[in-house]
Amino acid sequence: MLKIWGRLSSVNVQKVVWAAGEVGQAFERIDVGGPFGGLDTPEFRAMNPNGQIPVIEDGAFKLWESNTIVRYLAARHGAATIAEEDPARRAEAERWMDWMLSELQPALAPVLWGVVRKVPGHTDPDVIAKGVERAEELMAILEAQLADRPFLSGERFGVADITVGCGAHRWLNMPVERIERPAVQRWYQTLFARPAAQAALPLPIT
Ligand SMILES: N[C@@H](CCC(=O)N[C@@H](CS)C(=O)NCC(=O)O)C(=O)O
Repeated sequence: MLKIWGRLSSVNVQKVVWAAGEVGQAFERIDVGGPFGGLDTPEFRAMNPNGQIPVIEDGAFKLWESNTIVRYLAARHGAATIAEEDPARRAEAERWMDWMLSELQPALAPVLWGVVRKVPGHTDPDVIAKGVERAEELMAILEAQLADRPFLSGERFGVADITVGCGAHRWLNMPVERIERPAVQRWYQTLFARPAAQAALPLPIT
């Protein structure tokens, strides 16, 4: 059975758990990272020298890096569900995964740490406000993209929706003031109704 290493409060683990559910793969998830620890053992470092989650084991095959894992699950197990064969359509969807990793996640991290996790040394109101401001800029881009299509991946639900959907789940459930974004809200409600999303996205966020 597929093994997923990582605590479910990690947004990167959430992407993988959601993708595994969408492609119909039963899995065992092992809590490591954060309060669970376990990332510095020689056994874990042998799987991921970065000492980070998520990591998967699919039989003898081991893989780290969340977006790569989502792409792997789509390609290996998702032919009938989330895989996109057409190279141009696949690239259009996958760029949102990179956008999530390089733009949205860095904007949301200081807000989560400061407002939700209240991590000592990360509660500077100016830093939090900058994160909120950047997140709003990015949400405006998302709102425009979703105005005339049901999913970020296009007409069909796919990998872009899973990865960016995990970011939207965080943003829309954080105790901060947000600008109203009807298209993002409609999209998020559709996503969150999916059983695989509900299994991956705990509430309240922590
Ligand atoms: N680029 C990596 C980032 C992985 C990462 O930053 N993981 C965090 C959790 S989101 C981690 O391992 N933190 C240490 C911990 O949980 O103890 C990926 O997308 O998989």
